[in-house]
Amino acid sequence: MGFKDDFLWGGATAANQCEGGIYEGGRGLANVDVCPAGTDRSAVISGHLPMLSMDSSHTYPAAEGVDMYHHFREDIRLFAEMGFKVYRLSIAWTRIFPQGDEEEPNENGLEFYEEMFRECRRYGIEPLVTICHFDCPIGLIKKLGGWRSRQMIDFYLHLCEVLFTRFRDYVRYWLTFNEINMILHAPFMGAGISFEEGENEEQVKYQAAHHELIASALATRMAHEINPDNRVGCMFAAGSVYPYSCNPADVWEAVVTEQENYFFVDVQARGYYPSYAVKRLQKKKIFPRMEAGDEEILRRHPVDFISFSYYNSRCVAAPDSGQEEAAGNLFKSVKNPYLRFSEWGWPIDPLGLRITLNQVYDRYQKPLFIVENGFGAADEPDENGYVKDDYRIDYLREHIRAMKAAVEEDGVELLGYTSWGCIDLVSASSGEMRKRYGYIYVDKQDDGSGTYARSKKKSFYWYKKVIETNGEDLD
Ligand code: BGP
Repeated sequence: MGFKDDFLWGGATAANQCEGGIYEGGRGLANVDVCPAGTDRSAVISGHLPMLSMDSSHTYPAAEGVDMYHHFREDIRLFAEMGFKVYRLSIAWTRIFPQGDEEEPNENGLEFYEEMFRECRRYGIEPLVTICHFDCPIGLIKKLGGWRSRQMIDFYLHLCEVLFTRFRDYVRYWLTFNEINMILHAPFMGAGISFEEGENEEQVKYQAAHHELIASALATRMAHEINPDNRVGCMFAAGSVYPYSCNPADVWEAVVTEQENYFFVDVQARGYYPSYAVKRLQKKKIFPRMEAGDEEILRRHPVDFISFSYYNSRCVAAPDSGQEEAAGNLFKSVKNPYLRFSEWGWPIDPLGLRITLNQVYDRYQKPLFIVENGFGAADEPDENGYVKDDYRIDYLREHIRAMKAAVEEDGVELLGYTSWGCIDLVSASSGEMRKRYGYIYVDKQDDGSGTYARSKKKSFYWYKKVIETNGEDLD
């Protein structure tokens, strides 16, 4: 019983939130680099405040991240010390193609990731690679307007071809796009899209999403052709949607919100646009333009497994019900009176993870992978620099327990678990360093100060034991 012996325990990061070194090794600039910290961040990431370069009135935390660019050997050694079986990382697109449309890849960038993969393999750690964790080269945003253009597919596939070929001996697990549904909520951060005055934003977003869905299917085909052992997954921001009450109007709102969230995965896992999406997009006259052959591409190349992030469940009520709103991973939600909340207002709902695992597995009957889950908190090191993050341990313990129940008692097929931000990194939604997720503390502060020194938190030792006992000892 319990987790299978080959269950993949580990942690996850994204290049733009931890690497830094954005001017090193010939790297080009990307959308994710120019999302500032502070009050303008949300207007920029939602595509309503155009920002294509850095200016002196903002700060840009991704420029330094936690300097993993120079610390990756130390970091991977620490992951190995915790016993990681897998490390989820992403590729900074602009390290490989600085402008996005070069013929030849940047050798320096390829060598950087090759070194990282070598380090992982040295410790028997399986790399799980997100091809695109929100990055879009500024060069392609200027030329094409990001994913609103269909031409993005070719540039993305060029990147994939280089990665699949060059890293054939190192990588088997690939994710095509991080949180593909985020395009609806943070279109600049997720897909390089800024809006023009008066345009139909929903239409632009769904058209861009169609391009990503085609790109994802073609990347899946290519990955299988280049190495039949490759396993390709989609990735979405999950979290079951609860109705605020048993009033059928609330229940219906939950059904519709859930469908919106599953839409992209329905396409990636089943190979076709679900009927509810066809009807609703047609009714709003925003059904994406398709080219001949698109339907067949989607149908023939579904993903091998389904991965997702889970931070919290959501709760919705019928429109105009007057319920108070809660925060949570860039999604709007009604405040669930049965849950506790993090300092950033995100609900804490471990049972929601079991519910989500069951719902996703019921829906697709494909292997699942939890590739993000964790607790963002403002850690305070004591006088010895030690962080006693019992609150984080509590959150993770309860979520792992729920995941275990889904596997053991409900029979969900789960490949692995990579908790988010296994080492402290910059927050995606707020741009803060203060919101930390790691087992490893990094001395880097929001005012830019800090030595980048790494130290082990209490959760480091706890997670090591969890992995050692294959999830049996959670105390
Ligand atoms: C997801 C992203 C991650 C990550 C995480 C935590 O949406 O895939 O990049 O950052 O959320 O969110 P935050 O950093 O906003 O706390």
